Amino acid sequence: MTSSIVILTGAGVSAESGISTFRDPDGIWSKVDYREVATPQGFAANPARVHAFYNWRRQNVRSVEPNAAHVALARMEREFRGEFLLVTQNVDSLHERAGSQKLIHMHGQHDRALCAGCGSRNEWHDEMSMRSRCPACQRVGHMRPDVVWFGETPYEMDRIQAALGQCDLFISIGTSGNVYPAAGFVRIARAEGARTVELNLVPSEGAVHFDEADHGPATRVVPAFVEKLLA
Ligand code: BJW
Repeated sequence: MTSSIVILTGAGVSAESGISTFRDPDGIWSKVDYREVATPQGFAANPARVHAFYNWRRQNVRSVEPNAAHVALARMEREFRGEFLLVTQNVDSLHERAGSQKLIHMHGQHDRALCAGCGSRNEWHDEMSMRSRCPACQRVGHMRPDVVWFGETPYEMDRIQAALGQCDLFISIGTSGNVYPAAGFVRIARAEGARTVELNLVPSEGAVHFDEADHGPATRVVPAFVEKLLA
């Protein structure tokens, strides 16, 4: 019997809500060089360019809605009688808008800002620029999106590692398995004895590490898996 579940989601879970993935043929990294917009070096070289990119992304997610996959995962959290943790690499807020609460945004959030001056993290829904003022320290010129760029440490790794170490079911949904440390979670969970399941449009980079897979759009395969698990 399953007593503890860890779920990892990636851009594929939000794709059918209208948010672009990163590495699919028409994905974000096919249009924008990640070194320019998703590294601390890119930000240092051209902060205006990076702010413009995230202002555009923040604007884009305003009109999107959670889809059947987000809703099914929120239902799983509500109805599953055991330990549950949803770890998302996504910076959108569709999981919480669908009702998920036991949730970690390991790569940060679009609608939050980080002050590089004082380290405070705050909600942020407006445009951001180098003229933005930190609501905590009141200084200007230090605000950046609260997202985790390449070379930076993802959030809440200790909590994630602990949950991976004691789960007996690990489910990876809509992620290509290209980006570490998230791409390594399946191996950690499996080494600790968890059953591992992949729900993705196509087999991911780490497909060999999963005991089971269902390949198809998240809005079909995720509700079907949740229905079976809760039955
Ligand atoms: C569907 C679908 C549908 C489509 N239904 N599915 C060399 C070797 C190993 C590692 C490294 C290395 N050199 C550097 C590293 C480390 C580096 C890394 O992994 N680089 C690799 C590229 C090699 N990682 C880091 O730097 C990370 N930090 C780190 O490692 O710190 C050290 C540390 C580790 C452990 C503990 C403590 C410290 C930080 C990574 C930060 C990633 N940031 C981004 C940008 C966020 C902000 C923003 O949004 O702009 O996060 S990059 C981008 O990729 C974003 C995503 O969260 C992340 C993952 O992408 P995801 O979600 O998998 O999307 P896609 O597009 O790749 O895949 C979508 C999938 O969905 C596909 O499979 C589709 O088929 C599928 N799909 N439609 C179901 N309808």
